[in-house]
Amino acid sequence: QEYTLIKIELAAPTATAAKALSAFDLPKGARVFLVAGTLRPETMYGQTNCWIHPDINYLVVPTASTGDAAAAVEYLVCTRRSARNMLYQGILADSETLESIESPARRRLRGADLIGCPARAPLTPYERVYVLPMMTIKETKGTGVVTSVPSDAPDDFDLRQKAALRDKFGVTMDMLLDPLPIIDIPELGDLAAVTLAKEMKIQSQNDREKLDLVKERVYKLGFYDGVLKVGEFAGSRVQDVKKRVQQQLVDTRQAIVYMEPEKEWYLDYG
Ligand code: ZZB
Repeated sequence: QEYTLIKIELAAPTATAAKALSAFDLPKGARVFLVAGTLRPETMYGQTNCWIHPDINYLVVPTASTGDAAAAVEYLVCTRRSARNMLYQGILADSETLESIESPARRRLRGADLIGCPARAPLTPYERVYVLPMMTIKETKGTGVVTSVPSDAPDDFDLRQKAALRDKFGVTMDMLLDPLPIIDIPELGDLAAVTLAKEMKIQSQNDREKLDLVKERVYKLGFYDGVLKVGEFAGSRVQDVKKRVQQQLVDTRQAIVYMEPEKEWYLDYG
């Protein structure tokens, strides 16, 4: 499985995040990116926030230096499992990454510590997107960081509706940005996931079966019938430009191609 890792740069850590990050002894001025694994790079025009799991322990690991002066070492926030995979794929610096993978718990960053941080994501018109909690993130998939595109992915319900949940995590309404219409699907319009979720009366991230149905339809129809409405490829069909959007993000160093190994592999090696 090939994922595109979208680099979402931490803009200004909250006091909690800054304190947690200080355990990693990053060099002054180090740039820190949350890397979100996606199968849909063409939807990055519609990003509204970045999801992390509050209870996952993330690592902060340095990218491999390429010898290219323009490409300074950067730091990536991701799960330990994905750091190990990235290490094998030459994305990360060897010795330092190995050290973080092996190091004690004090060098882990709890997802909860990052909630509320403003960040900069590529292609979206929102200058700031916020790091928000999502309980359905799996530690065993991608990087454990997910980017949110509510127009085309049905998974942002609970925070909007439940004040108690917002309070629990210190999330405020101004961190919840509106979905952006970015892909037109003839059968469904340009906010396909929102429309279908309403049609199916989905109330919560726990409506798993309904959510999976919506996801499947949006994936299929988006790919075969979707036409981009915004950006450089506006007017083009998703299936014709998906790869080009990915390539452009990679060429401009705003994304990284990452391969996910087979399930059995990571279960064995943790
Ligand atoms: C942005 C995006 C925009 C996504 C969209 C989907 C859609 P899948 O589909 O199950 O194979 N994802 C990535 N990592 C995780 C994780 N650790 N836990 C939970 N969810 C994760 O998985 C791929 C998608 O699941 C990824 O693509 C990511 O969300 C999320 F418009 O990134 B996606 C209809 C879906 N549309």
